Amino acid sequence: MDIQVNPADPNSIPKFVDLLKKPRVAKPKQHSKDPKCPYYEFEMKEGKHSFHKYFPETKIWGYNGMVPGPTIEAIKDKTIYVKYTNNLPFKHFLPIDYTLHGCVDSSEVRSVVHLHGANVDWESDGHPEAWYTQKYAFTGPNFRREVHEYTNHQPGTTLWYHDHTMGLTRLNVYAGLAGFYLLRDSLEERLDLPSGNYEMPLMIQDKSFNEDGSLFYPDAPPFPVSVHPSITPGFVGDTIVVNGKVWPFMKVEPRKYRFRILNASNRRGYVLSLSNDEPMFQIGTDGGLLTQTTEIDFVELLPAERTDVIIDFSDYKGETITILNTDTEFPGDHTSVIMQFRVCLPLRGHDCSQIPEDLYPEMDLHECHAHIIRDLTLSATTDAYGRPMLLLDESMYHDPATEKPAFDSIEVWNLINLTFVPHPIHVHLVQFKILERRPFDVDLYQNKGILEFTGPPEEPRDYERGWKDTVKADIGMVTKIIMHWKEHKGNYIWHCHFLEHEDHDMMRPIRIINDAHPVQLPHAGDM
Ligand SMILES: [Cu+2]
Repeated sequence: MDIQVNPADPNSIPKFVDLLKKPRVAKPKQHSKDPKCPYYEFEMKEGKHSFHKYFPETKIWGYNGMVPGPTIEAIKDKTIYVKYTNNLPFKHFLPIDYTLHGCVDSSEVRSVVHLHGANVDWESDGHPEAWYTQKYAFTGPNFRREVHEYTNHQPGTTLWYHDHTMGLTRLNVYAGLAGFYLLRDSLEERLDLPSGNYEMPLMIQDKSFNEDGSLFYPDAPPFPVSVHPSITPGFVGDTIVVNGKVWPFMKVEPRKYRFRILNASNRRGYVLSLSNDEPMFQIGTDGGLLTQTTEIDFVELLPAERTDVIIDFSDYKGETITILNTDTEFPGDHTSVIMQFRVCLPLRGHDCSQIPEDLYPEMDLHECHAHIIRDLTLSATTDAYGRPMLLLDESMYHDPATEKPAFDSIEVWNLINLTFVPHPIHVHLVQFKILERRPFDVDLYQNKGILEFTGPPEEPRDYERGWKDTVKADIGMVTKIIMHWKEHKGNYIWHCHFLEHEDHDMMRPIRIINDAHPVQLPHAGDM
């Protein structure tokens, strides 16, 4: 076959020629101290990976050298231990910006692994300053332990583990350091959801490639800056990669399948729908199953958001269905398609799986029980080099902690977005509920500090009514979320999950402290 493929030119890349791969499930070893608990050892290392049938193999960094990393399967309330050793090269193959927090005078290749969405003690959370280099020769100020303890005290859901190193997260994740962590819950078994071969995690990322098939990542923004290499306001790729393959396809039977979809991109959001105009049946969000199945025509996922959906192919025997992306922030001819399903496999036995109406017991948090309400801004400024920089609460990462929830308190956070882009705000340790979004007068707030709403509150969208750990803080909106700090004390963080924003100070510490509940205070937004 005479195919001229230039990996740098998406026009030349044939779509749907690679079979979708299901990431391999990791096998535990026995823990020497506690033989009853599964123990995993992952090695972060350089590997070779084939992103596309017609690309040469190229360098990646992966857990056990794989992209995505091996899937960890854990069971609710059963503790597991994971040690992630850093055997990465000493020199990074992507452009480090040495002016960023954490990168000045530090060893070049640092790493630390965060289990995203997990209820975990802070020393195992993968704090950005808990980084370490090869053989733990150098460690960050918050490094405490080599082996992470995951107790899995939370409802079953789709979590993911990924790099979270101070100032390097965008590069390490882009290089390949991300994998799934599926937490299984016995309450799910009675639901007869599609399982086994009929359950598939989908990690969606956008990448760009150089002509030789290597990963492209820019070393400067598209405007002049005095720093080189320099961080950019956000990297978006020109190809779509699912489970490590560019625009793959999956052969399916005419029956129901469960897909756990994760946006693991640096900066790109997606609005996903099916080309046959059929709905998807959403059963879960970031934090676990919904109380009831919801039929959705599309779902928006910003970086780090997950959705758990059932797609029914039973009426589409012999047909081809594409997952479309209709997001308009970075429109592109090629990034408007994600992957393809070919309903070409014969049905192997009767499809006994269900799309249950009721899924999981209702658990809710009510604003009237909140102990404290915080007004927290998302704002734009410039850094010491004159580059645009985005901040939370008008503060840099290293400014003293201001979000210090009392243990066992319920808090409401008003995320007041004063910038011109949305931001996916991720809070470590907790799962929260979205209460509402409400438009407000941005100019009045910026000039006089007065929060005046300009319209009625909007309900959360139909695909985001469950437990969330990442929320879209919309432009010109106050996004109101509620959470209960009831599991651990210690040093955590909250941040924007656009990785270029996070690496450039759009991240703040959280300290959960032992104090008694603070007195509930009124605030301007309630007036
Ligand atoms: Cu952001």
